Amino acid sequence: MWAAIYPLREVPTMKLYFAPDTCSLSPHIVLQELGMPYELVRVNNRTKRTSTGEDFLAVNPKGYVAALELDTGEVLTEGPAIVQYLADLMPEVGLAPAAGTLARVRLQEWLNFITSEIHSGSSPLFNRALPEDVQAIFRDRLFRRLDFIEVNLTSRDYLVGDGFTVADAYLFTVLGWMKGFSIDIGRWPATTHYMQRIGARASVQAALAREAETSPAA
Ligand SMILES: N[C@@H](CCC(=O)N[C@@H](CS)C(=O)NCC(=O)O)C(=O)O
Repeated sequence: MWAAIYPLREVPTMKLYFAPDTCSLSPHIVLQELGMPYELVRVNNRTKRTSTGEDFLAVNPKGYVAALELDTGEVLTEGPAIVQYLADLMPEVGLAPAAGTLARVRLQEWLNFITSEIHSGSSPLFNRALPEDVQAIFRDRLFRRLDFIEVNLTSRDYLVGDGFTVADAYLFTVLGWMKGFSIDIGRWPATTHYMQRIGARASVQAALAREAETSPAA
């Protein structure tokens, strides 16, 4: 009777638009951490079409992953917003401190740092058209940001509090790109251990495996 009056919150089935080796891995790890059902749709970032033949620009006019379609049909974009939305669906899992607390603002401080200083900060290194001396300027700047991360990870296992949060899912994702820029993360020992520790999580392994088995988009 009580269930009829107060039904348990229904777990929505969401659709995550992703591309392999990109920032969409971060919300994907979070979905795995939460143990929620979800559908994965692979996006071809070159053609802007999905593996199901959809025009991705109709889903996210900004044309980039990640995008999360809710069961209402609404689409959420911007990684830091998506992961916080997901964490708040199941606060008991503890992937983000409660909204309105200083700890939550600390989490947002990290998410903003990762998105602007590491994610966007490393974008020029993807640009093969940039001359080496210009790339060196961006690389140097990025190294100073990585030094800052190293100092923080020397005294703690996770970015915020005592446990894994959505900030760790995002940092793990963007630091995973460094090898592709010929940046040896071994130069930062605490960060190297952190990457090994986070990379060994079941959620990370499961997200990577699911992405690998998804067929390429057209
Ligand atoms: N501000 C966005 C940036 C997302 C982004 O950079 N996505 C990349 C992959 S990591 C992408 O899909 N790029 C394709 C494009 O811009 O055409 C966020 O934080 O979610």
